[in-house]
Amino acid sequence: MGQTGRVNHATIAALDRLDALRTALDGVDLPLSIAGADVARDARRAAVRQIDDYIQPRLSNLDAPLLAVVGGSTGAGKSTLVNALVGLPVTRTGVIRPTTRQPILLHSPADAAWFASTRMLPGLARVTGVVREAPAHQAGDDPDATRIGSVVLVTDDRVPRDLAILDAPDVDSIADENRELAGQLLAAADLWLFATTANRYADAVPWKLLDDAAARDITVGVVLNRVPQGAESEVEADLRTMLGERGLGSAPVFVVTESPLDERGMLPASAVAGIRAWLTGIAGDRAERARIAGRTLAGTVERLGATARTVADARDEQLVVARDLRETVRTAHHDAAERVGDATRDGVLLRGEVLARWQDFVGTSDVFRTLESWFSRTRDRVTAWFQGRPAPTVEVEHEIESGLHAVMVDEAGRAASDAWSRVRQSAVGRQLTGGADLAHPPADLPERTSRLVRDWQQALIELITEQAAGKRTKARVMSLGLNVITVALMVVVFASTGGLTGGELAIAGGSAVVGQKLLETIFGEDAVRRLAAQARADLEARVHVLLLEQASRWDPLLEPIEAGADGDALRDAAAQLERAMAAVGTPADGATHRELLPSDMVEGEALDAVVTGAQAESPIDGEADEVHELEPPR
Ligand SMILES: Nc1nc2c(ncn2[C@@H]2O[C@H](COP(=O)(O)OP(=O)(O)O)[C@@H](O)[C@H]2O)c(=O)[nH]1
Ligand SMILES: [Mg+2]
Repeated sequence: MGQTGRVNHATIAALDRLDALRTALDGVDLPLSIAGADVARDARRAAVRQIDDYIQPRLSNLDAPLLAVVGGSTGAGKSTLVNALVGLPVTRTGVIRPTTRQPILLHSPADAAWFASTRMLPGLARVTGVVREAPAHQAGDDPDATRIGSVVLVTDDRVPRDLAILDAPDVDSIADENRELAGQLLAAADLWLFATTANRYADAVPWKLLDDAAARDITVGVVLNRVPQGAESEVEADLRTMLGERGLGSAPVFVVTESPLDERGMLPASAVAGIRAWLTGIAGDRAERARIAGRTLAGTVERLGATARTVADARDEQLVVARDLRETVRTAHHDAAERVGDATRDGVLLRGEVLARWQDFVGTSDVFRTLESWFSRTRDRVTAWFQGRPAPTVEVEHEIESGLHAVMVDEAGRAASDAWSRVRQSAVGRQLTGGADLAHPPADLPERTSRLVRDWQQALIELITEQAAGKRTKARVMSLGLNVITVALMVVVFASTGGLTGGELAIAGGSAVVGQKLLETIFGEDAVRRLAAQARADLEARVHVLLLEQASRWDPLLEPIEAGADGDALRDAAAQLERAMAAVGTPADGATHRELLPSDMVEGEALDAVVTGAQAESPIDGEADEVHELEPPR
């Protein structure tokens, strides 16, 4: 019992790579509903399932029995065919076809351990079927009950050893879960027996599946059922032409001439003799079995690589779209920051009566004849001003502050609504923003903006203080008051373009000139130029920070999409698997393979060595609901 042979390191390496690819596929984030995402998500899900159902177990057990899956459209005669192949009415057939039915897997007693284990198709629980001669319609027993997620195992020694036959649900079933299950089973097959009829063989649905078979290089036997007597060669020729066009020219075609069913609903054994001979031939030929298993495995892994690359492209698409959306949001906020910049340049903010008064008060152009005398007079006036009427400096300061504040709040609001509406122009943007509330700026925006203005003014005071290190300058600053100087600097900042001052100054009315002169008197022309430039740069930086902070409210939506690996991780994993598989070779290459894991069952071992899934069921103590009752012949 068991087989001898060296541990196949190449296979272990390939299994490792397969696991890595599975992890990579499983972990791919495709949350955005963009074109192709649905297809990629489905392909990913099917690929992961196929790894679990078929590739992994087959690669680990190249000598395990083959699984022939009988697939085809509703009424193609699949069940009738399976019954005829084993000479036993194991599967119900009839006009009233249940739309939901468990697939039935028929295997030789010698293969019981393998199929009862959930090594292959691990997601499907095993229900052990028994053939009952008595009617199965007992009270409360619904023979058509849906038991999706399980497969009925029927052991019969008429089934050839090393080749099990599975009657799959209709590939065109109106029930989604049945169609899905049919696809899952076909994806787990080593070979297909594809059933169609003389009337229906040109239908589109089955051909889509046959294309998949061709792409995977899977061995397919095509059964052309219910062919009217005399029409055999004509229909067969037509079908062969179609198969040839689809790259399935080498598939054997079995023509089953229409014949009456017996009283048990059975086709005569002679009708399926050719199919039976083909299957038995494969089953009895170890090399042929290995060739078929290896070919299907290789084709399937190749297809898996292609799928991985498709999913990788879809992943990259997601990243591109997420980055586009982020850029849209960023641009809306960046533009708003720029607009704040524009609105605080060229004197736009320096309007209104208060500024006019500031200008009147602080001076007119004719006071500049001698700077020193102007300065002393100015200081006197300013001092008087502070002591007398409501302080215009404070008013000016407030005016500028509230103007600046309003501009920023306005623009931040516009940034929020711009970002929102631009993102929501696309379906994917609408999907992304579904439950979010980002159309408006945050409630604390006014407060943050006030803080920004205060902080900026504080920074101006620090700038001025630094600049006023010299004794004389300090004295002048102190005599006028930091407030007056600060306001003058703000006026200059908002009047000038890009920190240009003096002769290059874009003057926003006299107030700027006055502020300018005042500051130049104290600090000198160069210093004022520098001060103004620094003050403006500082303000712009703060405005950008404020707006980008606001843009970061989108992070919780975008970061989860951006965070995952890009498509290259998948492409790498696929390429590594392909390299590892090339080293494995196939049984057809004459390599020696053995079952790798000690827990794998070996022919002849007791059933208790069999691993069954958590949800696997067994017919314990005759519990009726755990036994799939096979309908007796009618
Ligand atoms: N007379 C006749 N009836 C058939 C033949 N094959 C299938 N049927 C009937 O066609 C219907 C559908 O067959 P079934 O095996 O259930 O198809 P499935 O849906 O592919 O499993 C049933 O009523 C069968 O009895 C055949 O070769 N001859
Ligand atoms: Mg059927």
